Order: sequence, then C-alpha cells, then structure tokens
Amino acid sequence: MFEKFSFNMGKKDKTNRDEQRDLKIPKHVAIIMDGNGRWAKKRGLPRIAGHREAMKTVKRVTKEADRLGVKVLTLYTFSTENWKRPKNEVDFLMKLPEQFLNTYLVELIEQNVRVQAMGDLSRLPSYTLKAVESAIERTKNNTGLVLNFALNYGSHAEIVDAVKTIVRKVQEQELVVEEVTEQVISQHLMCPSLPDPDLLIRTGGELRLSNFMLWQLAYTELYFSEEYWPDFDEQSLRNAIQSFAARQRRYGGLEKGSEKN
Ligand code: V07
Repeated sequence: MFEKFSFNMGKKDKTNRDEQRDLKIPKHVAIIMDGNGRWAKKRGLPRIAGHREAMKTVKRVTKEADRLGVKVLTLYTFSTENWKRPKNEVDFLMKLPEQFLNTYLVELIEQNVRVQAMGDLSRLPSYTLKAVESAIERTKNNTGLVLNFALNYGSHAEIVDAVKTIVRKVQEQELVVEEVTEQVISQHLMCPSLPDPDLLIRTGGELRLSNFMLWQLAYTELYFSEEYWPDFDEQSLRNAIQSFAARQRRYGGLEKGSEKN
C-alpha cells in the first residue's frame, strides 16, 4: 500500500519535495515520550539511565523530523505532575536541558533549528532556566525546524492562565464578553504563533493524553506506539508519519474540523 513512498532522497531534491506534498507530511508533530523508566527497568538499570538514553532519541528524532519536512516538533519533556516523582529523579531531570544543550546545541544551530519552550519556566531551577533561555536566544534567528520543548507544562494550568488573562482584559474593558471566541482563547494559550499539532505520537503503550495540549489537540490525529521512547528510532517516526498520511488520503476532500458540523 505504501510502495510509492520513499523517504530516502535528499531533502533538496525537487521530486522529493513533490513527493512530500503527496505524502502529506504533518507540519506540526507533538510527542509524549513515555517508557523511559520501563526501558531502564527491563535492563536492570536505574530509571535515570532511561532518561539519559531518551535524550539521544530526542536528537535522532529531531534530525529525522527535519529531514522529512516537519516544521514544528513539540516534545513533552516534563509535566506539572512530574514534580511528584522521587527527588533524585526530579533533580536529575532538571539537569537534562543543560546537558542536552551542552551536547547538541552546536549541531542544532548548524541544522538551522529554532529552540522554543512552553510551560511555567519560572518554577525551574536557575541553571535549567538559564540553559533553556540561552538556547532560545542563540537560535532565535534560525529559520528551520522549530523544536518546542514543553517543560513544566500542563494543559489545565495553561487554560487557567489564559482564562485569567481574558477575564482581566474584560474587567479592564480591553475586551467585551461577546468578543471571547475560540480564536481569542487560542491566542491566549502558550504558543499562539504555532499551528495546532497535526499528529500526536505517544510511545510506551499507554493510551492517554496526560494533560498535554488538550485544547490544541481537538482535531489532531493520534498515534500510539508500544515502543519505549529510547527504542523509538527513525523508522518508528516514518511509520507514524505513514499512518498519518494514509489517514489524510482517506479523508479525501474533507477539511479538518468539518466533522464537527
Ligand atoms: C528530558 C529526555 C526526553 C524524554 C523525556 C524525559 C527526560 C531534552 C530536554 C530539554 C528540555 C529543554 C531544552 C532542551 C532540552 C529535556 C527534561 C527531560 C526535563 F531547552 N530531554 N529532556 N528536559 N528527558
């Protein structure tokens, strides 16, 4: 069924660009990177070994997503719920942004990647925040793939903040109640300039959204993989995107969102 698919040609090749159009590569892919602890446990390793391995997968998948023509990749690295984990694990996780950027930032800059972050960054340890802010600053003029890290992110908290801002604007008569539309709410969420995800991938076998981008995922195609995140490789990403492309073709002329009418 996928015989006319080929992911192996260079990105700059024209026929490949045409094929990418046919292939309906999702513009925005969001990923819940689950299964790191279980990956480690299976090998008799501490959970943190799974998180370390997970960073290598982040790098590999970012590179492959870029090569395939994905424009935005949003990665759920730390949820507002994750503070409840054992202190040693949280401490380790909070060092990962710095470690990741020390290892890969130069390569990401060469790749023309623009780093962004969404979440309550004000609650992060100062060394974590510094690393993230510096990566955002150093890549702000890059024009390639947007690599958006969801860090201390929770969808309910994001919506609560949006509602507070909107209510304040109504109180201060910057807005009237009748003007509060879906679009206004979207614009008050954390990354108003990014398109909504076209494809959500969750690895690790669980079938939940876990408070991730609930508003933005309203019309997103969902893809669940049994693989643990450290085992998710280039081929796994291509499989997810093929599944997305096949569903888009079945849609035919139907526009996204039209199923609600
Ligand atoms: C984390 C690795 C990926 C799987 C999920 C849990 C562990 C990359 C980052 C990161 C974040 C911001 C940034 C650069 C890199 C990261 C945390 C956990 C907390 F600007 N991976 N990764 N942050 N894991």
